[in-house]
Amino acid sequence: MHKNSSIAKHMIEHAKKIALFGHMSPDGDCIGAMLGLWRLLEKQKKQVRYFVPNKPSKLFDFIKGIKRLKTNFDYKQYDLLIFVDFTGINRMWILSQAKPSYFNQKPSITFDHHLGDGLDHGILIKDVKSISTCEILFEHTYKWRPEFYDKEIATYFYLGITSDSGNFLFEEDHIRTFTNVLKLLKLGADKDFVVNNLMRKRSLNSIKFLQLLLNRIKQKDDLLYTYYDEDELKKYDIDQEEAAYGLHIIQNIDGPQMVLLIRKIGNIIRGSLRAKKLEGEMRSKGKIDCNKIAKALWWWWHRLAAGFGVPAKGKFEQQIEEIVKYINTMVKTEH
Ligand SMILES: [Mn+2]
Repeated sequence: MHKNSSIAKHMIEHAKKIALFGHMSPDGDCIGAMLGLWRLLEKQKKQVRYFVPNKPSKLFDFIKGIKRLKTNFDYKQYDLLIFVDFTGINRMWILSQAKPSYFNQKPSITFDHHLGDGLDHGILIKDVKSISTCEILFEHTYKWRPEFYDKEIATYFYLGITSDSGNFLFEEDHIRTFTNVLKLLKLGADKDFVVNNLMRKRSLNSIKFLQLLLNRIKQKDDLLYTYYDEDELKKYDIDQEEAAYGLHIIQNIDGPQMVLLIRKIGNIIRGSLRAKKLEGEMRSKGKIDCNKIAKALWWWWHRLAAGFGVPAKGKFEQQIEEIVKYINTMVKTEH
């Protein structure tokens, strides 16, 4: 067993009170990881509390146990802190800004699959080749304690893998992902429940909002993009995660190699960038590195998917054009 894995197992089994943390705007992978761990730890009679910086999207209301995730951290005495699906405290800044010193003093374990450096303390179980944190958690915890596994835990981890792989559209290591998923299904993971609730079901309002985003689509060089202003969400009574459905849809449009969803949230312009996997000849020329682009623009993550934020200034539409131009220039100079 990997050294960090046995250390993590030891730390978890010896802790009585554990605080679990997810990232800003928790997604299916983050939520699945937290709640899967919840069931596993509960079976080991641990006292566990769950914290996320902001409320999960309504999209996840169907998940049993979602109400356990609290947004106000209590700063109580915990033996162990566990972070899932993020590395670096900045992705949960709303929680940490109050007392960052608290987090630096506690024993901690991080399970993650994002690019970037970890906390300067604690145990890091990170695998950037994995499609999802739930996959990493499954691989480790199933080796540690297979006897605790049940249908519910398997469904939580299946949900995370489904979510981050876009229902198996984006995974790269097919053998690994499908091997894990097959094990989860054999353990009782409810695929129909996840597919129906997470992948298929949409509110009429979110489809109407999609219409708005589609009406605004523009293409510049290899980049297809659309945008919205936060205020527009209120009219449709949907949240940012529901609005992100537009990104999934425009990703399927044939032609451009990158898609971008831009939104103005308060004083920040945020962007979600996705690059297509290139095939054949295009592939040999190298891939577009979203992470590099997002880093230059201020942020994170995977090679084919990334997010960024820049301070808003001037006219929204004009700033969008500048960002698009900037990204296109970066891609051109890379190849
Ligand atoms: Mn993830």
